[in-house]
Amino acid sequence: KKKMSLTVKVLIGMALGIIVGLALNMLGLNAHGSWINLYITDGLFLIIGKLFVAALKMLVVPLVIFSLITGVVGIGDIRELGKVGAKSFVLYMLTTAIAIAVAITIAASLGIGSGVHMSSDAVFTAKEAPPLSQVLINIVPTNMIDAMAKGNMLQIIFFSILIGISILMVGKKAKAIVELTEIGNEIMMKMVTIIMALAPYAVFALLARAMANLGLGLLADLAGYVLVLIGTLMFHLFITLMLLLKLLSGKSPAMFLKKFREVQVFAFSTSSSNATIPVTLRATVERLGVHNSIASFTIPFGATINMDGTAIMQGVATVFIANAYGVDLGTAGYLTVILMSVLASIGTAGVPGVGLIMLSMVFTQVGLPVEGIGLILGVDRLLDMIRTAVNVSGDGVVTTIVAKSEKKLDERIYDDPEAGTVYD
Ligand code: DAS
Repeated sequence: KKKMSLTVKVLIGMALGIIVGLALNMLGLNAHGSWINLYITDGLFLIIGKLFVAALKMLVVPLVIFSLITGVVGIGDIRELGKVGAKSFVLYMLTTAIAIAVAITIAASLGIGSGVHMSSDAVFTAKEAPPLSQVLINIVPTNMIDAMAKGNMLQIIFFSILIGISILMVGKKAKAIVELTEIGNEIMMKMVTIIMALAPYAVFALLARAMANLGLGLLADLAGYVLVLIGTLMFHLFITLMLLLKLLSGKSPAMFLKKFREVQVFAFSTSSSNATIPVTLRATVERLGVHNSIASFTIPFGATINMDGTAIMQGVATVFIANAYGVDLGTAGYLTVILMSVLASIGTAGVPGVGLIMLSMVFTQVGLPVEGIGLILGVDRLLDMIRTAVNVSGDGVVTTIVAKSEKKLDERIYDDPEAGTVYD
C-alpha cells in the first residue's frame, strides 16, 4: 500500500486547520476567556505551534552555516561564487521591483482607498528601520557568536563564505574540516526530516489558532484593499514568476508549483521566510534538483533580501492610504516608493510583520502619515501569511534560474514528480 506523502498530509493539516479555526470563530466558541480559548486555541494549539516554529528556527543557523561552507567548498572557485552572488542579487532586486511596480499600477488604476474614512482606532507606532548605510556596515559582524545568537542572516552568510574560501586556500590540509562540515550538513538535514514529520499537526495547530483568533469578518471592512492585494499577489506568483521561470530557465512552472507547495504552506503557517529556510533548502535541493553549492547561498540570502510579496503589500498599501488621505504622490513619488521598498527589503529579515516596519520607512520617505498604517493594521496578520508564501516562492524561482544558468540543476530530479517525497 502506498503511504500518503508528507506534502498531502501537510495540505490536509492546513485545510482542516483553516476549517476548524474559522468554525470556532464564526460560532463564537473562541470568545476571550471561554474554555476553548483558554485550553485549546491559546493553550494546546499555541503550545504545539510555538514548539514547532521554535524547532524550525533552532535549525536555521547551524543548517545555513554547515550547508554554506559545504557549498562554497563545493563550488571550489571564487570567481564562480562571485557570479552566483551577482546573478542572484540582480534577479532578487529585479523581481522585487517588478512586483511593486505592478502592484502600484494595478492599485492606482483601480483607485482603491478613495472613499475610505481615515478614522481608525488601531494606533500604529513606527519602529525604526535601519538606514542603508547601517545595513551595509552590518554585513560584517564584529563578533560571530553574537551574529549566530541573533540569527543575523547577512552576517552569517558573510562569515560562512569567508570560512569556505579560507578552507579552499588552505587546501589539502583542511580535508578533515571539509568532511566535518559535510557530515554536519547531513546531520542538520536529518534533523529537518525529523521535525518535518510533525509538520502536518503543527500546521493544523498554527492555522486553527490564527483563524480562530482572527476570523474573516474583519477582512470585509477593507475588502477593496484585501482583494486587490491578494489578486496582485496571485498575479505575481502564477504569472510573473512563472513566466520568468519559463523564459529564463526553460523549466516547467507546473512542476515547480507542485514541488514548492509544501514550502508555501510552511511560509503561510509561520509567516516567516527565515523560519522556513530549512524547508525551502530541502525542497530546492532534494525536490527541484538544485545543487547545494547554489541553494545553500541563494536560499538564506533570498529569505533576507528578497520579498516580492512584501513589496506588493507596500505598493498596494501606499496607493490605498495615499488615496484615503487624498494625497497625490505623482510619478516621482511612486518611483521613490519603488526604490525605497527595494532598498528596505535588503536590510530587513524575513520575520513576521516586518513588512509594516518597512512600510513606515517608505511612508516617512514620501511624506505620507505613518499613523495611516493603523488603517490596515487589523488585517495585516492574515495578509502577512499570504505574502510570505509569495516571498519564498520568489526565492525558489530565482534559485532555479541561477542553478540552471550555472549548470547546477539536476534536471532528472526536477522533472521527476516523485523526487524527494520520501522523508523517512
Ligand atoms: N513575513 C515576512 C517574511 O518573512 C515579511 C513581511 O512581513 O512581509 O517574509
